Amino acid sequence: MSAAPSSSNPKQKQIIRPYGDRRDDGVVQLSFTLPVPLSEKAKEAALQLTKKMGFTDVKVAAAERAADNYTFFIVYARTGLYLDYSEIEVPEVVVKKLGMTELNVLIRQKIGRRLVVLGACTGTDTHTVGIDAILNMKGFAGDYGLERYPMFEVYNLGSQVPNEELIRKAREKQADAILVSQVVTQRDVHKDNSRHFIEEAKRQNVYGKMILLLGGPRVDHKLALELGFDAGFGPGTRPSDVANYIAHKMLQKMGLEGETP
Ligand code: B12
Repeated sequence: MSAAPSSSNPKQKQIIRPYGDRRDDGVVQLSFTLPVPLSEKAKEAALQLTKKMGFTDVKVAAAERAADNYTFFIVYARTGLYLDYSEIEVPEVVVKKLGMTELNVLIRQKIGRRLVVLGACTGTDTHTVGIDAILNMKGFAGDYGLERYPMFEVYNLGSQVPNEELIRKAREKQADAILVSQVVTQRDVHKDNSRHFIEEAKRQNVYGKMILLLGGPRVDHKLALELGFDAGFGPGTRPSDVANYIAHKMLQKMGLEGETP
């Protein structure tokens, strides 16, 4: 951590605005659906609503029937708002990245055994593609999944796994890490289910002992930390990010490596 900036060296402001046609013009593209059939009246409603949101120079670029009595709009509009980017602070998972071979060597040499990982899509959620992308042999976007790593022992329990069962199985297998996937976010069900998972992890006495990871399309590191997980992984996560995070976190827990955020 570097020292706080002195008054002779104030933090440099970095003012940013949306960029549409040219830099700093404040032009944004919005999309939304209104519960009315497609018509000129519907387009005018979309325009007026966008103005009510505080935007100016509003243009309805596209309007399409989404379903019976529903219209989907794409609107261009201008905002006068801006912010100072230098003021933004957000926790990020910083992953020390080693290739698959080097990471396996590191685990073998420093930990001396395979790392046991259990993962599932929990609660009522049936979306397994995300957790499969991380765990399955084939992996995601040309990046091999954890099953392909000789130094990981992987159990993928699939979909709709109750939190109690996932944690119980993790205890049985003496897991080092539990991976929870949450894709459905309607009515914040992913947050409710994640909170329940953490309560259950505490009840079954694995909280703080096993590495707990949360992932999904509406998950980020900040949310995962707030919910009580060690880290959160969102869209575009590669299996190697997760493999590296787990291995380095293990080394850190064993006092063999410095703190990872
Ligand atoms: C495929 C799909 C399905 C398939 C799922 C098949 C399967 N075996 O998974 C089927 C047809 C079964 C399905 C069903 C439903 N679906 Co669906 N589905 C999708 C779809 C099209 C793609 C999802 C996907 O596979 N993404 C690809 C993966 C790779 O991305 P990902 O999940 O984000 O995973 C990445 C990261 O997030 C991360 N990650 C994910 N999990 C984890 C976990 C850990 C630990 C880590 C480290 C990382 C990590 O790593 C992955 C790789 O980078 C999306 C729409 C879309 N285009 O996204 C809708 C979508 C997710 N479904 C939706 C809905 C509503 C449903 C249903 C409720 C529909 C219904 N009314 O029946 C049901 C769900 C029933 C239930 N109980 O869950 C909504 C969810 C809306 C919301 N806000 O919650 C979406 C967004 C569609 C929409 N726009 O309405 N669905």
